[in-house]
Amino acid sequence: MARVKETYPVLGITCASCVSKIETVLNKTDGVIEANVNFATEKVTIEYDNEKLDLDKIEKIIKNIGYELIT
Ligand SMILES: [Cu+2]
Repeated sequence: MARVKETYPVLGITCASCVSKIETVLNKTDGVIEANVNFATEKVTIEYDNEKLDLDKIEKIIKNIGYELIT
């Protein structure tokens, strides 16, 4: 297992419930170690196992719930 920790901007965050929605979905995704969304900066910091997950998949998961990850 190889841990990667990265931070990316997310488009579409307008309130605190957006933040918790994104965090909830990411944190229950297999391969995610920890995901945090910063409301003030509109960025997500995600630590994940890059043998189980990659940026493409993360981008799709975020898109599925209505937000856009900028990579
Ligand atoms: Cu919201």
